[in-house]
Parts: sequence; C-alpha cells; structure tokens
Amino acid sequence: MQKHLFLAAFAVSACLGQAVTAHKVSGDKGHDHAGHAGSQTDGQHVSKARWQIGDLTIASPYSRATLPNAPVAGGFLTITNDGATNDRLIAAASDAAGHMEIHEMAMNGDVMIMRELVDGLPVPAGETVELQPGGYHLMFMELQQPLLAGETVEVTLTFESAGEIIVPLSIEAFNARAAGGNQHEADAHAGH
Ligand SMILES: [Cu+2]
Repeated sequence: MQKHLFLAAFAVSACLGQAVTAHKVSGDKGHDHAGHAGSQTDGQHVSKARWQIGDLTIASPYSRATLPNAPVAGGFLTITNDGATNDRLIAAASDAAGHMEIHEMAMNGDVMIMRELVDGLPVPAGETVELQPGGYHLMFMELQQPLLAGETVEVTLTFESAGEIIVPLSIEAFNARAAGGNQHEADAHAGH
C-alpha cells in the first residue's frame, strides 16, 4: 500500500513535471508544412522532427531524464490528424518500460491526479492533440533503466486506424525542482 502511494505521488510529479521546460512547441505548429523534410536538431532536442503514418503526423516527441531508481517517466508529443477520419491512440510500448500507459491529468477535488485512458486517446479528424506535462501523456511504467539526457528512447505507438509507428523520443535534461520534489522522494525510495 505504501509503495502504491509512493508510486502515485512520484508518477504524478513525473507527469506534471515542470511545465516550464526548454521544450516549447512553436506557435506555428501544424501550419507550417514547408521546410520540415529533415529532422533538424536544435540544441537539446529535436523540435522540428516529424513522423508520418497515414494521415497522422507525430511531432516533437520527447521525454526527460530520470533519476536512478525512478519507476516511471512521462512521454510527450503532438499528433495531428490531417485526414477525414477520426483516429485513436490505443497503445504505446517501449523496450525501456515493462509496459506503457496513456494517461491524462485531472482534478480530483483540489488534488491533481492522473489516470489511465483505458479506451485510448481520441485524435479527431482535422485536429491536433498535444501530449504535454500536466495534460495527456505517455507513461513509461516499470522503467527498466534510467533515461539519460541526450539519448533517445524508441516508442511504438499504435493507432486504431493508422496502425503502428516507431517514434524516437529525445530525452531532455531532468529539470531540477525547487527544494524537495522528486529528488527527495527518489532518495527515500532508494533500496527497494
Ligand atoms: Cu502518468
């Protein structure tokens, strides 16, 4: 029980993350279709990278470095559906995780919690869905090893209509929180 409580707390902080990161989807997302043929690295992350499957475009996939023993990590990206058919992200998988889930953050009273979207995440025709800290996100569960800044971690996304695509998430730096936070929890949990 205690472990579950810990996991819940840790996981929420991992998902909430520090919304104020270097990562910021540019304001022209989804409208600037020219000039994105290549994957251009700009500093820490691959902000212009795009992957296409059917009518779906995956952009700016990233995760964040984790502390040793961290059990979970978040994954973030943008999905644009340029087709006329609604689609749905129904699964994610990675060698880096025992399994992965698709989560959303929600308020439970005045407490922010996260929960699994058991039916997947709708990607309506003509719309862009953002997975970002504090909102929808992918969740690496049973993390097999720490995620290291500067590396990438591959995730297989499965869409109901479009099918499967492998997308590499750039691992960005771990953002130090103000006093306490993840570090304290991770230390407290070390040795399990
Ligand atoms: Cu989560």
